[in-house]
Amino acid sequence: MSKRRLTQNQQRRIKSNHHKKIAKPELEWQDEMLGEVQQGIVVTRHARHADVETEQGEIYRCNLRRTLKNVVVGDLVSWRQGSEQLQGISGVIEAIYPRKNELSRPDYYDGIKVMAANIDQIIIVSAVLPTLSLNIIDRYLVICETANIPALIVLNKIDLLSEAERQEVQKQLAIYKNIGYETLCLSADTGENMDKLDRYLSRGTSIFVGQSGVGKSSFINQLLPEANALTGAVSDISGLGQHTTTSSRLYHLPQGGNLIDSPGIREFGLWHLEPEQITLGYREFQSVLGTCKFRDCKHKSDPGCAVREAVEKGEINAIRFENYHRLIESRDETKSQRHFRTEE
Ligand SMILES: Nc1nc2c(ncn2[C@@H]2O[C@H](COP(=O)(O)OP(=O)(O)O)[C@@H](O)[C@H]2O)c(=O)[nH]1
Ligand SMILES: [Mg+2]
Ligand SMILES: [Zn+2]
Repeated sequence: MSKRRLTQNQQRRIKSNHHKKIAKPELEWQDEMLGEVQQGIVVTRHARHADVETEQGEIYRCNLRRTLKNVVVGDLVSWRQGSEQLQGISGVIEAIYPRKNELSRPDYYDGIKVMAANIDQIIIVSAVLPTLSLNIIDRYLVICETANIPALIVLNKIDLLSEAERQEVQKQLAIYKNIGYETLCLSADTGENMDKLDRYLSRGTSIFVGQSGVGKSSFINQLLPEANALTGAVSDISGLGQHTTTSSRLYHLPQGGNLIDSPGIREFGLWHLEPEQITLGYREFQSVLGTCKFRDCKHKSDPGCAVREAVEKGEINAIRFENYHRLIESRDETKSQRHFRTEE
């Protein structure tokens, strides 16, 4: 590196690259060394490489063309196999197909970081212990709506409930059923309704999200015993005594369907959306939003607010409406603190 002063950007990049260990010399494939263009899906994303699975189920570790921006798990890519393996690398990813959706989280350096792409279903895991938080469910739903990914709301640990308590939580979940979300009560402990979860999981590619302690690891341990073995093999402490982040990975479930998993995806911070996105994230508001008297209606005490009127008429659930304003307010607070709050 030359002696001239580093720009702030460069310093920042060096800082963020610091934990990525020693940079190996970049491996360059000569064009004549590469075979035909093939399609594949990214099943694991490492710091500098990605594992691509072919339609035949073979997995190849690939470099990324330098011009590519962020390649993530779930990406459909075109790639070319090298005539021989070089330093354990079998080929190169040349392009990413357009994504049907992407799941993102706030990132200190980049603002927003995409974690996974082409997801068919986000499974929002909640639990009756410590408490069932509709507010948290609503926050995840806003993320699902914004990313345009279908959601399934799962309520875990129902083995801890009496019959009366079960009826109570059913009432709370009915709020979501009434606005078209699918819900499922189950117990990872007793196995109650776990077969129903299996059926949901067999539909395309799913991701579990939810707060710490709700039972996500318990589900994953049951679904993918071999994934644990793998996680165990990726040691937390590298040979250099530095922490490595466990890579995101796409697993094929034995009963059909795929599961994308990594601790970072399970419990990502609930990022702070634009107020308009939060409003659009409440799907049942949509039918009345356009009829508020004022275009810049805050849906609070504004005269002629159609949303509030719908709440008063019982057409929109009052708890959802309250959570909506809490979400908007917590966003404003976070903005004024000028940093991202992680809620894990
Ligand atoms: N009673 C009960 N406890 C559960 C159930 N599922 C998970 N747990 C417990 O809840 C705690 C947190 O579970 P874990 O899977 O680590 O949650 P995670 O933080 O979301 O990954 C653990 O002590 C589990 O044994 C369940 O269905 N019933
Ligand atoms: Mg866990
Ligand atoms: Zn309004």
